[in-house]
Amino acid sequence: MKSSRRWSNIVKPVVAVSSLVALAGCAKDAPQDTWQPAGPNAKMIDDLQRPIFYIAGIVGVIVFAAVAWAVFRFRDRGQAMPEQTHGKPALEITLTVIPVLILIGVGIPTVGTIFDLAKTDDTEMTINVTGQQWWWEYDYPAVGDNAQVYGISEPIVTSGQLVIPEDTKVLLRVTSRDVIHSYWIPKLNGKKDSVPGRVHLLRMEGSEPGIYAGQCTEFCGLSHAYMRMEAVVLSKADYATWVANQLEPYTSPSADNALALEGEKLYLQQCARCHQVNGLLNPDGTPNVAAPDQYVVSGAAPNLTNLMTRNTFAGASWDLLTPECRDDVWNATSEEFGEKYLAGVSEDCLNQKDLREWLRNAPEKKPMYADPTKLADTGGKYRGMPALGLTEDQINALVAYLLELK
Ligand code: HEC
Ligand SMILES: [Cu+2]
Repeated sequence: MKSSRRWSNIVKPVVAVSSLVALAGCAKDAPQDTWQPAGPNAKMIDDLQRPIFYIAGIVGVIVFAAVAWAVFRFRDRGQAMPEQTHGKPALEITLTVIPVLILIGVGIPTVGTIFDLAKTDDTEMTINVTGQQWWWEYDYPAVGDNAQVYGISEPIVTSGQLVIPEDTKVLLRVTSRDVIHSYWIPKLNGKKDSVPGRVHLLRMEGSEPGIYAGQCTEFCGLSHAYMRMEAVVLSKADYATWVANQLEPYTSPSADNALALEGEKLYLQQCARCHQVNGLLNPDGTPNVAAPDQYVVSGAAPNLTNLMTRNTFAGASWDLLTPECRDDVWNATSEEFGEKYLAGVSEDCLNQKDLREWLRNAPEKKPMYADPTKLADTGGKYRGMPALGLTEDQINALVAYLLELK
């Protein structure tokens, strides 16, 4: 009995230390690692957190060692009560001055970094970022440098993936349509709360083409865990291609794609009241305009105009690409990345499984109500995407149609 306890005393710390080492190893290619900055803003934060981490670590080790020493050195061996004293000015002053000096040493660079990060007068383009339960909308306004330098001659509205040009200081204007969310792409910058009725500014910049993952970091209700986002950094040339593609006028599926044409009809009946597809016409030839404000609590639904040019959906929580095709994009070198990302989602690469499950019953995949019978509480408006009771034939046609949105 005694020896087995002694063994567990040795084994436990060994297990604890080796799991820590193993965890540290995992972090090597963790997609949301603040210790691996991929842009100047995140680098500024990293340059600050490293010295502070080491200082705090050294202080921590000294404190633990002092406590351990006191515990063993003065443990009860039946010795007489020591002499009772009160006050020791020299020690007290020393132990006040040292922490004050450390805090000043930490405080000066911290305040400097906060001010540097808050600078937004040097930004080169603007994107509006709006959070709602439980996805992010990106709207690229066709004004100023957006239009003149980056060719955004019409507003572009997307969701899930923020797309920005490399080495460009992008001003994000962050807000919310319902509750407080928080925008965070750890490899590119710190967090910024998205608050209804307010616009918070956040400067984003990526130094290398690639995809950078993030997630909403302010608890925002039932599906908070499914509110993710990705920032895509493209070379300037690839960015121009991306913009031009987003602005290309809509064309209906060609006559030889009967299934997709049927899907377009179904889309107009079932989906177009919530989702905008720019350029889509009603059967009477008038432009179709979605009215999500009448059907959805947050007042918005993702714009699907170029759905297949992004490779995630529903709050970036599921991939539009199959795992192999996704790996191909995520693991691409920064030279190859742009071409692979711009290829979008082809029929062969489409993750049919998750998209079909979504169309079959979205709230089952991503819970929208704690109690779905409470629709009356929201005045008949849906929270998120409803289950539409589609048949498998209808889903086939809709998937064929969605594949055309690129
Ligand atoms: C009542 C409004 C409403 C209707 C009708 C509706 N949707 Fe949705 N849909 C939403 C909302 C809201 C979301 C965002 C849900 C989320 O990510 O949490 C969404 C998300 C999606 C997405 C993911 C888009 C992205 O970029 O993340 C797709 C694809 C989609 N819907 C397709 C459809 C199709 C196809 C139909 C018709 C069969 C349809 N929806 C009908 C409200 C609606
Ligand atoms: Cu959120």
